[in-house]
Amino acid sequence: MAVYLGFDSSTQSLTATAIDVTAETRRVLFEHILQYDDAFPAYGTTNGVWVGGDRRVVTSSPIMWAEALDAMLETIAREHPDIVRTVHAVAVAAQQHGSVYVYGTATPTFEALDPRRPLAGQLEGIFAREEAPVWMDSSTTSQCRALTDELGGEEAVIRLTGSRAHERFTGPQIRKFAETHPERYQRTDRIHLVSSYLTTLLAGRHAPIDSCDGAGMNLMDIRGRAWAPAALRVTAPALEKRLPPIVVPWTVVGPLAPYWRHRHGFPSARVIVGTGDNPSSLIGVGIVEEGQVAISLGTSDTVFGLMRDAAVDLSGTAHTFGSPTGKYMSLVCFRNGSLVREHVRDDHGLDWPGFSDALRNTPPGNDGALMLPWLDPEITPPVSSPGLRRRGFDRSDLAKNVRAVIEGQMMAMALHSRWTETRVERIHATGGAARNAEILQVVADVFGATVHRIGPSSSAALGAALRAFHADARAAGKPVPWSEIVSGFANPTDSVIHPNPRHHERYRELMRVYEDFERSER
Ligand code: ADP
Ligand code: XUL
Repeated sequence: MAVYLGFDSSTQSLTATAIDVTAETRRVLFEHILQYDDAFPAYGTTNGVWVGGDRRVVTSSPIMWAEALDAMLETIAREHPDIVRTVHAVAVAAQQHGSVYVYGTATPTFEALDPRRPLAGQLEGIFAREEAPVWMDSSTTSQCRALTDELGGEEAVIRLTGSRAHERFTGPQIRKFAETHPERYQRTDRIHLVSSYLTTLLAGRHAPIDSCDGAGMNLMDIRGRAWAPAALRVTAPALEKRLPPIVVPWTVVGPLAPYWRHRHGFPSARVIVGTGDNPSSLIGVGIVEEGQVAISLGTSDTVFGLMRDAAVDLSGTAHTFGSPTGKYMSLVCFRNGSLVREHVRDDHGLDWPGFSDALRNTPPGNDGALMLPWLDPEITPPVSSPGLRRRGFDRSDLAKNVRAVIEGQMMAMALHSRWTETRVERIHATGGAARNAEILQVVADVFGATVHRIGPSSSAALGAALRAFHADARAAGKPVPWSEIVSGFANPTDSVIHPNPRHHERYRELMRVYEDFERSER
């Protein structure tokens, strides 16, 4: 057996996926999920986060993420003792952009974790910020403006870093911290992404940042894949010495720290550099070549695909990140994903089957009823005054609300991912809501493309396990091509959803109306 373990520390949960790879076998051995709110109620998170009074400040707990990792490895060791002994390598995927700030005392703490005591308690006192800002935070508009001016305007920022300055990106968040808490910033020794922080815990030493997740910071030169000195200079004083180095995505950080070996019985497996959940999902859904697109319907909704070159979207909508294969990926992110779907579901006292019934029993196009699904401040398009906007119906009409939220989301996805000018014929769908065939039918009809459902595994955690396999083989001097890495794992299940041409035509007309509605309400 050659077992690889991947983790996905997402907004609401931690998932672990184990795969077995031999010449004959390729299979997922198990998947475990821990929901933060349920498993760790003491932290008082809702959907994995703390939301501030004006809904713009959104944070979470780095100690809770560590406690979840400890609990996960304990569960895996208890339930699969034989498998655990054969783990060759591990890798982390995590929600992107979020940042963890630690003092200098963190370094000896990470290096000497005591296997007789739980992890979380040993981390008390090392954080310069107890609350880590996460990707849902939208409180740094003034920092984004200032950074953009100082770097020579929006186009200059996009060309340099691959994205315009975004509120949730790490650079603007760091600048805000340095401005509002200069003394704590001065004492901050290292700033990690969520992915490099969790990898640090696994390796027992400061881990680097990979060039995929590093691209989500407004601090990295997207073509050079190195820190951009101009961006660091305008963000915060002496920032470079506080950031881990940037490395290629197949870098081996070191062996699993003695803590995991002695506390839970893991072997001395290789720890691979971590990455963002979206880059990891790109691998998890099997996209290792250009021309295919994936949609992830999770807490955030994202549309992403692989690109050979570092093309950038000068309109400022899409991001250019690195891809784990060493190329690039484009990504458009929507803040109002699963949580607004749940809001509409709960507002009408439905469960998911009831929600699906409502979709099935309403006509595509919803008789012209439209909803802009901006329950919270939106990323794409940028909307800072939240609130659902309805046209042609009101809150009391259950069925129309259900269809309107899904059609609004999917039309927004199609509209804002047009910049790559790729004709989308086939979409890989992943994320929690990809379980829902009625939602995927709307995706197929709006895009006019077949939708291939990926499952049942979490694509981000599976992608992490596959990255571990790839980097381990390379480190052992027996590199395996990416097409072979994903083969047999990341193939879409047999569930393919076909678009209805008549419905697609209806959506093409409606999208023009939706675009005007969106423009008038921003
Ligand atoms: P994360 O962004 O935290 O990784 P997931 O991709 O795991 O999120 O998705 C979790 C979400 O999936 C839940 O918040 C829930 O709204 C959604 N979900 C689960 N089952 C269904 C379903 N049958 N239909 C629609 N949405 C669903
Ligand atoms: C991507 C983004 C989100 C998070 C969610 O830019 O902000 O998709 O990665 O986990």
